[in-house]
Amino acid sequence: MIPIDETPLTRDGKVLILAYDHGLEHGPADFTGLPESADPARTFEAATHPAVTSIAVQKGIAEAYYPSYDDATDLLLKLNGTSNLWMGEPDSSVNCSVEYAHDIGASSVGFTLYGGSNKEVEMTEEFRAIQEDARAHDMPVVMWSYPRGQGLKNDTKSDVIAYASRLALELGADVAKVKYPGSKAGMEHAVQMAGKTKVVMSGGSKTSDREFLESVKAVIDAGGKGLAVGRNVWQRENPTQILDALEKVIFEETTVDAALDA
Ligand code: FBP
Repeated sequence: MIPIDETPLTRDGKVLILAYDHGLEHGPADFTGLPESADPARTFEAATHPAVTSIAVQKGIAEAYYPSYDDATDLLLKLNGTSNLWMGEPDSSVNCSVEYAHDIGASSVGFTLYGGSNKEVEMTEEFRAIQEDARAHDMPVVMWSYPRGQGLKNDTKSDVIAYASRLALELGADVAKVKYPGSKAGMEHAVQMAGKTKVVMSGGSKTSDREFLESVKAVIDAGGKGLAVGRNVWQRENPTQILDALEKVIFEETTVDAALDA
């Protein structure tokens, strides 16, 4: 098994995944504020920024666009995903195998687990197969660890996020992508529960530069290893500008003021 810090998913032990699977997960609604953001090539261009360690997309986008960017970006193939049209208990269909992801050039894979959903058992069994296949191909595994479902009233509560990061460690993920629990203390708890699994924050819906960067800074100060972000980058008119600031906060560990002043 190649140590994760020797794979392209990380830079200096940190992670900045640019997620672009929203066309499946949320649908065209996410692109209406900035119609050019519907073009996957625009986000692949953004992913050539040196701050971005990997771009996370579904199989169809990878097949159609990654060949034009394979020398300038690193591919994380998101193996499962469901549309917003689905109205059942949180679940996610497996849309790509590890072998196929490997064959089309991915260096790592991603999988959503909805702990607490009525589908948790089936999803965890799917994860087992994927995690073992990924190990066989020396590909790091990122878990989108999102507890949700009938029984969960508040899926960003600190205890819930700490459980999410622990699930990732217990089940063998290299990186746990979790929602921001609202405070540095909450993130510290999640980091502590994750052990050797790296914890990264899930970007969330678009906010102001300062609010967004303050939450990223809190994650880094809490021992988190970075970010997996979508809308807060590609819904902006200038993705490069926010990526420059993220590079400072995550990799250079500057203050938010210093990142915004640069
Ligand atoms: P954002 O930074 O835009 O929140 O993207 C992260 C992500 O996990 C995407 O990979 C995914 O499409 C989306 O959020 C799912 O969000 P949710 O299930 O909370 O609607």
